[in-house]
Amino acid sequence: MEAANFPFVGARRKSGNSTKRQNGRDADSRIVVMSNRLPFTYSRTAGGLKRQPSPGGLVSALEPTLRRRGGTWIGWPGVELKKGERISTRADTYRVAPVALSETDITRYYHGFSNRTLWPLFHSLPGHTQFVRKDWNVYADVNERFADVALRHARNAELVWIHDYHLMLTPEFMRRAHREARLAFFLHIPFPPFDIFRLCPWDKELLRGLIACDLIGFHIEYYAQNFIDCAEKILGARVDREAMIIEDGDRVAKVGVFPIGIEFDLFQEQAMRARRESQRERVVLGVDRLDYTKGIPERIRAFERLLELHPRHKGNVVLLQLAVPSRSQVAEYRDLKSEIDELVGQVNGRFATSTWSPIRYLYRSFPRDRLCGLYRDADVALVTPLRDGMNLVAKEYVACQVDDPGVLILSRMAGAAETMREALQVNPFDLDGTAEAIHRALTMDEEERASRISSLRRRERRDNVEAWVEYFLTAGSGESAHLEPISEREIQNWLRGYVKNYPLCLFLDYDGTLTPLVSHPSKAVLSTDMREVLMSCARRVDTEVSIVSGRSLDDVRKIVGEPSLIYAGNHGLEVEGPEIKRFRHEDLVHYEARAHELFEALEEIAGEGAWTEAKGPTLTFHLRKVPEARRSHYLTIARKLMTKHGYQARDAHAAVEARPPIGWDKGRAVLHILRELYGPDWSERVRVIYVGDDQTDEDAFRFLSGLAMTFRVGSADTPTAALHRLPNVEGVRRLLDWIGVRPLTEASSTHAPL
Ligand code: GDG
Repeated sequence: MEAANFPFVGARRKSGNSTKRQNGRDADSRIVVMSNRLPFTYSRTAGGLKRQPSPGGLVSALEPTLRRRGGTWIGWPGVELKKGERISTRADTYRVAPVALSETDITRYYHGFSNRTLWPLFHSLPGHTQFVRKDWNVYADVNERFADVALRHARNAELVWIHDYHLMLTPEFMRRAHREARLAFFLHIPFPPFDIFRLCPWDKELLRGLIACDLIGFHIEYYAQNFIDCAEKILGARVDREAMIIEDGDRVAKVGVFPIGIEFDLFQEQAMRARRESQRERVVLGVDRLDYTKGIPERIRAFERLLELHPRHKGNVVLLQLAVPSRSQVAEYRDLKSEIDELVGQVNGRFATSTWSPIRYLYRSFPRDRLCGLYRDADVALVTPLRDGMNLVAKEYVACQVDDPGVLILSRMAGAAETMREALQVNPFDLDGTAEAIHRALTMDEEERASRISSLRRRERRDNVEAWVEYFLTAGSGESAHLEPISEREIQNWLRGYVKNYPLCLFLDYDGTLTPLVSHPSKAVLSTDMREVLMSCARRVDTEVSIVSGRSLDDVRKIVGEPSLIYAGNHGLEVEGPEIKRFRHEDLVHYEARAHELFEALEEIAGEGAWTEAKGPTLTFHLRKVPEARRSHYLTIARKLMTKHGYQARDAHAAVEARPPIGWDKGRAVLHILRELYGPDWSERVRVIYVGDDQTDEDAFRFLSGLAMTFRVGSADTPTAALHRLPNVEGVRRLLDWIGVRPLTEASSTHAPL
């Protein structure tokens, strides 16, 4: 948490508020904040565009920080700008880069996917959640545009700090365009457990979006562990729960816990200065955005229950509920408003007298100084969300207790409950329990109130928002984390139970799996270590090893050079091995002449390092040596030529493959080998492991789903049907090493190949 660890913090402090050049660079390039909204929102009025501060916890937390430190804030300005209309790109001491969004974008990306899908799902309220593909598509598109603006305005940023659930795909779009970017993300809402998160049809995409970051922050440990859990179970990523690291190929994403704080001193000062209003009754205060996660109806019912259980409070206590209008375009929020209006009417109708009404409900926003006065004067704060990322209201209330100490009642479903232990914690669904807590708060003696509040205040003063920002930025700018190489224990956890008492049939891709990808296929030679572990597997009586490659059969057999293995070449169109009949797909005869013609045609267009590999009935057009900017040009022409000659074009690593469209792939080849070796009931007689790194291996992963243990080698940014991921070729070597030396299968004689 030391400011000195983060060069930017120190530099800003010394140079005051200036945003001019520091150390020869524009200070604005140093930190970039991205969030759905800019810290202020424009609206269109008769007099032109009107600017107001944006509501919500995120702005309360971050705006002061950027104001103090300078930088760039990227977000939506709140209004669709007309042609030629401009908004200021300066705000106070920092720069602003607006992202233009159309009405459709707002409907589908913001009200739709963000607020009708992610918001309820992440608050573990699947009953409120809608999954709409069109919303998802626009969400992805808008996220990409945010990334484009960031890349245009802040390519050299020291750190891009992306906020909240609206922008979960933006990191991946940025990473694709800028490998070296330093990206951090903070989620202000909960991250749900695996069983809830996996309800989302786009679960993998969202996880991949975030894993592109160097640092992913959550309010509390529980959310962080949920995220790690999902990355492992849904993406098959390797994780280290203790070190909180997720592996993504050769890079890693660090996960961290950063409980957000508030501007403690500011709230305290405003509370001291706020005007006093005469108040006859004792006040139980609720302050929320009008949102179904905040538990307002439940709170009103709990207060009603208090009056039933403890009638002595009638006439003496009021529930003052402030509800800031929010997301009123979403039907559910309008329904919630009607529900609350009705409930307030019912309770007031039931208990009110000519001089007293139990509930005072104000549906509007209050200026900050008034709010601080209300916090200060409330005897009890009733903060009872059904689920809440953190909840700043609880913290603000505590900061404003500058006079007679009040009591904080806090839902155990709020992230804030993790640290605010001295609050009276309640289950918001338990109306009787909450009513009793209100009673206890109203009757608590001063000594207890004072000691609870002073501990709470001490912590919130120390862990204020400035400390949060520094803590996060320090972590974000720290050394890149690294994950220990894959360990024997991890491999054992995956495989021990699976292979126990069964013989094993092992399928391995070659390029990118057993050897690293190199500039030319002829250079992809097996290392001595890899050959050793491969052969220690192949020599076992309970293990069969097959190499399944896109190379021609002759080529792969020659480059591996081990006659005891089974080989499948040309993506499985040709198979050969010691215990297996030589197989060559019968339709291949039709492709020999065509392959020759296609070869000639591809050779004619090849230039700038592109070249064609002839593999008998199939071909590969290689682009590894072609400058990246020119690859798509060659890809397009090559694909067209392949289709013209009656082939299917399939993308591979920096290459495109011409495959005969005969419904045969690596998956079918694996089935062929398994049936040849073990008979039609192979799945009862043998365990299967398949390891591959390529798009063409996905055919085998899909075919084997539920039937085998599958591993995809490489980074998490490519979708896969494999169960697990291995970071690189070294990970494969370790896996084979374990398989080679595992205890011999006792039952191997009974389950041996036919
Ligand atoms: C998200 C997460 C997380 C409310 N009424 C008025 C007013 N407010 C201000 C409060 C507070 C903010 O709005 C609400 O913050 P919360 O934390 O309670 O909730 P969300 O807006 O849902 O925020 C949340 C937060 O992000 C930060 O990470 O804690 O869990 O859901 O600051 O003071 N402000 C003024 N007038 C009002 O009438 N001026």
